[in-house]
Amino acid sequence: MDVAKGLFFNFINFQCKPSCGDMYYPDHTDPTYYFCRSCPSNCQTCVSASTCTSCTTNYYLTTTGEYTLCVLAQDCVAGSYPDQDSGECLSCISNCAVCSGSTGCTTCFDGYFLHANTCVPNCPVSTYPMANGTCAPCITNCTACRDSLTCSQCAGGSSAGKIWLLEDAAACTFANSCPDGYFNSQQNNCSTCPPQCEKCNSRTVCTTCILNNYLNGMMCVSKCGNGLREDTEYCDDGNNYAGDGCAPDCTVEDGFICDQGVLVPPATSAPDTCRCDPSLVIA
Ligand SMILES: [Ca+2]
Ligand SMILES: [Ca+2]
Repeated sequence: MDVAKGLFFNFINFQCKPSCGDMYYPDHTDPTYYFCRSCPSNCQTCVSASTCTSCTTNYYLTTTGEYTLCVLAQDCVAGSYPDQDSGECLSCISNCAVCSGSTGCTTCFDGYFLHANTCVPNCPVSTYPMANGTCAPCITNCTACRDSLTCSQCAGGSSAGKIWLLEDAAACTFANSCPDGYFNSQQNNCSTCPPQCEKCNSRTVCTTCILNNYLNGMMCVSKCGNGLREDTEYCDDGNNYAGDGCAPDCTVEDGFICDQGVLVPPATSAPDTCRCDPSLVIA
């Protein structure tokens, strides 16, 4: 091959030129010859068979090991995104696997969670890791939780009062003491009182009862259903069943009326114990 020194021979069009132009790179590794060789696929310009320096339309430069090649946008390697301005696949933020730009991370690599546009190894205080790999906020005033409904630790509170963790309501309440229906079980935890308790000292000792209940020993018992017509009760047939004329809330059911102390028509289940006449009140 007789090639004039300083001119590059292009095998494709069989021409000798002072430069190879786009899509070719000059090969002068053999000092005897000057060749133009093809760039890797979709390279606009390159300097070797493994290094593109710009890409054709819709392709982006990406570097893997010793190769810098041109790929489609969707083929930018994990942890990078196609940047229109530079024509390159640029790196996402640290530990981010999928991003739409230098700050728009949407998915982190395994072992990391997305929080406030960063990828962190652990979700920070007052947040919890969701199945989709992002950190979501706990309920208000909660510092440690495993989901959006429950809390395992409330914020410590301030000089204005404590933050209380309510056992079943899964809420951190700002107050000086546990609210009605709860007792201070440990630290700033409020546990639930027994049923119908307004206030209690423990799970087994009520001190006051909610409306329409009374203290029987250490527990609260509903007044409705005790067979005595009291307070706001329209009737009390000694049970908490419906359909027998006196409803579980001690109101007269539809289809019945009170007449001379008995329900009309007669209640079938407990006709003798229904008390719906004020004159029969035994409170
Ligand atoms: Ca009663
Ligand atoms: Ca009844």
